Amino acid sequence: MSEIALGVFYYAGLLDPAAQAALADEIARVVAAAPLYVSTMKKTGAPMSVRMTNCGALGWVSDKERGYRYEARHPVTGEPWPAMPPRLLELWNELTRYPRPPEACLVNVYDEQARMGLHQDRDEEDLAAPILSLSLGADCRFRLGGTRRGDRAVAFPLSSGDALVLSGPARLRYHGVDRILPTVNAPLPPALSAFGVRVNLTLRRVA
Ligand SMILES: O=C(O)CCC(=O)C(=O)O
Ligand SMILES: [Mn+2]
Repeated sequence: MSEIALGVFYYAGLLDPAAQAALADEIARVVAAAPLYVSTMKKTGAPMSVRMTNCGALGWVSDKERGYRYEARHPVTGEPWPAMPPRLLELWNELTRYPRPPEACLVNVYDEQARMGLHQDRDEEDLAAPILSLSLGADCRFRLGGTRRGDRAVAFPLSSGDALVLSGPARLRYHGVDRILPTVNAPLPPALSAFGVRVNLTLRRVA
């Protein structure tokens, strides 16, 4: 682990290939129960290039009408989200040491063209809780800015098995995914490879 900036903890290769495959199996079960959907931006209504789903008590959803928010049910099927796999709760406890469990795990699925614009995660009431991000599959170029949009940003690759925690003074730092890189340290395990090339799991405490 290295604290690459105040409150930004980077765990390169935290999950070995067997752990990545086991997690991919769990996430494939989540996707089977809660199909991937396309969210739209709140201002423009433009579709996001990333497809998503969630597990846990709450899920992050967005549409033009009602904007970014958390909901207890899938926006298309109307079903409650699948439970968060215990392994994710363990990782949350190990890596964040936060006394309360995460309520939402957003599953972002990228194809080669997908990206995510620079943004803050601020749809949660509990901004004291860290954010935990886990990556599987293709490498991406991750961008990390400051707490104001115009602040200088750094960019670095995230690879399969990497974890990143944004906590404390870094909780509201802008971040995004510039692009999927042609380098692949480990392809998505077969359980998920039909859906895209990279999967990111973002665990958050909401309330
Ligand atoms: O895919 C990533 O690495 C970042 C995802 C993210 O920032 C988000 O879902 O809010
Ligand atoms: Mn984010």
